[in-house]
Amino acid sequence: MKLNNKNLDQINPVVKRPAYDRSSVTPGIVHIGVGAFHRAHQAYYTDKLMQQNEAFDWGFCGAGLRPEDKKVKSALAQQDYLYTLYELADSDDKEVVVVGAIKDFILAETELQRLLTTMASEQIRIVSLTITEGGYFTDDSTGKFLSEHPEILHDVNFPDRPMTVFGVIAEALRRRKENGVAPFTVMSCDNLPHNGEVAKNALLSFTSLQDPDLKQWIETHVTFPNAMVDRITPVTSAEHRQQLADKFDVEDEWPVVCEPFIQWVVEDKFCNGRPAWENVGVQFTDDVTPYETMKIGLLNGSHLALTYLGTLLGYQYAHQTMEDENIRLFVREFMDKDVTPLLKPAPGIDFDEYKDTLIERFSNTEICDQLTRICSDGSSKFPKFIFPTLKGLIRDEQSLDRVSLIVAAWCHYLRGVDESGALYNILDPRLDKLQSVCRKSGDITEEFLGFYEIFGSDIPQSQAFVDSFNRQLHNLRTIGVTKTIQSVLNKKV
Ligand code: CS2
Repeated sequence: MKLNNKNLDQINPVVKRPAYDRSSVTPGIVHIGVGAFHRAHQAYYTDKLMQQNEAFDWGFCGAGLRPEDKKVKSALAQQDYLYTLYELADSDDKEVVVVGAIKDFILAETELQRLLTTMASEQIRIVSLTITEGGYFTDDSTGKFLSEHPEILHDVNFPDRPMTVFGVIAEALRRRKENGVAPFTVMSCDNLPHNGEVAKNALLSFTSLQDPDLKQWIETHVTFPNAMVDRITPVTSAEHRQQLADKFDVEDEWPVVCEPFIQWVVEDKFCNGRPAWENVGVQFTDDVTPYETMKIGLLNGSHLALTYLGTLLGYQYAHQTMEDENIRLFVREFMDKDVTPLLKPAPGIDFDEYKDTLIERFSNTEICDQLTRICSDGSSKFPKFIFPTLKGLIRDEQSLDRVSLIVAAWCHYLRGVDESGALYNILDPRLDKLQSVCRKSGDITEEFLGFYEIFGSDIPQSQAFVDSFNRQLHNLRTIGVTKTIQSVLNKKV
C-alpha cells in the first residue's frame, strides 16, 4: 500500500496513523535540515500532540539548504509529506507510526524567496535546526564564528540571496523587524554543548558583520533555548524499507527507523509561543546544562569509544561491538571512571540506571545502527563529545589512558583499513588533511595533535596526554586492538 493521504485509511491497522484531520494542520515551525533525526524526534513529538487534538497550528514546513535535501523533499512530496517511523527493538515495546506533522517542504535552491517569505510570516513562530555538529560555522578550539568563510562572506554581501543557515535566518528576521512582525525563537536540536548559545553566538556574530541594527534587535527580542535531544536513529537502509513493506505492507519511499527510547529536555525560553510539548513527555527546565553534559559525555562520547575500535576489528554495527566483551567493558569503564566523576547531578536521573540503559540501547540488535554513521565527521564530533571529558581529566590529573585510546583509535582508523586488511569508507570533510598524517608510519603524534582547529592548544600542551596518546597509538600499531583494550581495562584508576 503506497503511503499517501488517500490511502491512509487502508493501511494495515497495526500501524498507527494520524487520527486528526491533516487539512487543519498549518505550519508554525520552519525546520532547517529535515534528516532522519528530526523526523524521529521533534516531528514525532509534535505529531503525538496532534493525535491528542492539540497543536494543529504548529505543523512543520521543512527547509533544505543543501543539494542533498532534494532527495528527501521529493520522496516526501510524493506521499503528501507523510512518512513511517519504524521503531526497532529486541523487546515488544515498539510501534510503527505514520507521522503527519510535516505539511510542506521548501528547497532554497529552487524556491529561496518562498522560503524567506514563509519564515518572515506571522504564522511561523519557531525556526528549528538540525544542521549537524559541524554546521554552525564555529571554530571548535576558540568558539569563534568563522567570519572569513566564503559562504558567510557571500551572505554578508548579498543579504537577499543568502545561502547559509545564518544568512537565511537573518534575512527572515530583518523582514519581520521591518514589517513589525514579532520574531521567532531559534531552536537548535543538534548535539552540541549549549546548542542554543552556539546558535545565538553564530547569528549575532553574523549580523554584527552584516547589519548591526538587526543584531541589536535580535539580541533584545530573539530567544535561543538550549536543548538536550536524544534518540538513536540509524540511516534507513534498503533492508529496513523492505522489512517495512514485507511485515506491514507499507510502501514508503523514505521511512525512518529508530529505537523506542526518546528524550528531549529543553529550556523554556520561547519568545513567540510554543507547542505544549510537555503534554507528550518533553521536559522543560531552566537549565539544561546537567542533562546535556550527561547525554553528550555518556552517550555520544561512548559512541566514539566503541565505533573506531569496532571498525578496526571489522564490525559493522553498534550491537556487534557490544557483543565483544572487551569493547563492552571498555565502554562501561570509560563511562564510570572518566565521564561520570565530572558530571553534576541531573535532577531526576540516576546515573547508574542511565548507563545501564545506554548499554542496552547500544546492544539493540534490531536497529543495526551503522558504525559508518557513528564514525562520520569525527573531526567535528571529538571537540564536542570527547574533549570536554578529556580536558576535565587533564585538569584533575586523572588517568588518561582510556580517553587517549579513544583518540588514538580514531587516528588509527583514519588510515582507512581494518585489522584484517579490509578497506572501509570514511566520511569527514577534513579527511584528506587528516589522512595525509595518519597514513604515515613513524612518529605522527605532534603533527596529528597539531591540527589546531580540532585539538586547540590546551590538549597538545598536556605532556601527560601526549605520552598516553603515544603509548596507545604505539600499542594499536604493534599489539593490535584487542590487546590494547585489554591493557587499559581494569586499571586501578
Ligand atoms: C551519534 C548520535 O552521530 C553520532 O555520533 O552519537 O547521532 C546519536 O545516535 C544521537 O545523538 C542519539 O541521540
